[in-house]
Amino acid sequence: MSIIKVSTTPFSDQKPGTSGLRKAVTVFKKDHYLENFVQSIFDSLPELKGKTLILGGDGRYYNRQAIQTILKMASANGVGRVLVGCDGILSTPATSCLIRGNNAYGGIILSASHNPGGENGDFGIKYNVTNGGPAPEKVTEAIYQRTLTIEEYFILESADVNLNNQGSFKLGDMDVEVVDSVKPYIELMESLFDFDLIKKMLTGGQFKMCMDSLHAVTGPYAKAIFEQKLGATAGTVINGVPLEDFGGGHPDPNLVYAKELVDILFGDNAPDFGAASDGDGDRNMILGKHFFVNPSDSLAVITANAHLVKGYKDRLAGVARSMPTSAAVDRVAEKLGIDCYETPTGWKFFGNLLDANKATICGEESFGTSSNHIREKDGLWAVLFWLNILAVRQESVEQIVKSHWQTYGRNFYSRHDYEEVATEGANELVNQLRNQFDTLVGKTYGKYTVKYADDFSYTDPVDGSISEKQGVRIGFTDGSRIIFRLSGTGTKGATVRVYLESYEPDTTKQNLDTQEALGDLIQVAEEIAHIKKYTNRDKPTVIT
Ligand code: VG1
Ligand code: CO
Repeated sequence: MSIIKVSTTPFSDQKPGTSGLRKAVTVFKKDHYLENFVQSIFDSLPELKGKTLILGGDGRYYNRQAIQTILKMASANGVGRVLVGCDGILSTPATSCLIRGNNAYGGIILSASHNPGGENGDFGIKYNVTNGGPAPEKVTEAIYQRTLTIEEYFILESADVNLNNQGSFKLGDMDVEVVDSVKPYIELMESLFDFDLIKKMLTGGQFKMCMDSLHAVTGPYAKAIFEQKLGATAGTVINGVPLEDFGGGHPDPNLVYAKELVDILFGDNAPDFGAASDGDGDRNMILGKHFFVNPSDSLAVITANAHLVKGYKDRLAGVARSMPTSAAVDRVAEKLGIDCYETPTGWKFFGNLLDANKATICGEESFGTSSNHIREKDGLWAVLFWLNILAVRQESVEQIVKSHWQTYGRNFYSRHDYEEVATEGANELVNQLRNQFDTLVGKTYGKYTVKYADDFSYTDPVDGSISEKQGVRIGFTDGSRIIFRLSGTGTKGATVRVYLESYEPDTTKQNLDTQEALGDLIQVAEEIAHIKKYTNRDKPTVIT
């Protein structure tokens, strides 16, 4: 086996977004495209030689081929050892768990998360650092700069390796271990949650649940945890076989793309609890019988009930949420007397807070929640957290959320996405909002008066790094907010996200329909931003 040096030329479009580099499969399949990016990762890690990396992906189309290439390049670049998930499968949280559990130097995750897969779908790659979390901006920026100047990459000339069974072998000078993708993750979950109590609930004959893995990576994890470990009836996990194209669907756990589950939970004979996760297993949607739990509320309920759960019964160090996430959790933090941090969108911004023990639980409105047990968001963790709370409290999901609102007030919250709109219009939408900043403050729209209008900027309290222009915020004197952001994960055109939030302390008004309760604010958003004009759409693609 010999190492070959291949000459290449840079691609100009390899800048990582909110969560790694995501492109259509057809782009990734261009000659040298994947190799350039992987070599740029390796070139940006000066201490890599002899170290251990974790490697795996969500099983989408091109996962296996990419893993073969990356293994051969890792060997040629002097990596000491790679632990790769059996069949090339690792969920994002399981990768984070393995990086930490094996003191690895870092990990490479192959996923485009919730973006569709298959030959005509998307592929993605992201690098995670030693703490198990997504590379911070200074690392992704270094990788990007390298992609702009790269002239060669290194790869081992060798036959493909067999990833179908666990075992160890050499690839050139590098050790490869094909490891159990599921077991270490389950052990971590068992250390945090009361599996006996949850099992009692799931096998007691009263309580029924349904878990939709959307033909993505959590299938094997969910079956092992819910059906095998916790005794839920066979068939509890639906769409549990990972498919290269996710069965043609969007593996995005929301009310639109997880329609099969939503129909089950809102139908006759609905089970008591439903959950779904995304392509790479880091997101979750929680449903009760005929009841949707908004992810911002889920974060608040988890925080308020953390003392009931084994792994979190001691005082929480603090909580953190992304800026567009509703302030429901802020109210819980206030009551608990702990700090609440507000970060830009993207899990990488929680890493420092978790490492410095400033936050224990973190969450995003985009169906992502997790804690300091790893450094990624964790879909099944959130599902188990809810099951543990339900098993302790013996109340329904709806009762738990409604009593939460009674205690803390309700933050009505919704996100309107305009997907795949023209990039030019989307940029103009944001720019004309920026031009209005000075004139907006003090203006009144019905019952709403603008208190501030600005670009959100974040200074990391641990390392002082500054991230600017992280979303346009328009705040009103009563605490309501409208936020506009352009997605950093899409691959076609632009996606405009509009986040709407208003606070309702009056318990008699908390049961309104969300879109109704936010109706006036939705109109104000249109009035200020002219969304229809700039997106050329008369309604959002997805409302959550
Ligand atoms: C979206 C979400 C963000 C999340 C990111 C990655 O980013 O809004 O909260 O962290 O996806 O999640 P954007 O830039 O499209 O709004 V995942 O599950 O795709 O790794
Ligand atoms: Co994801």
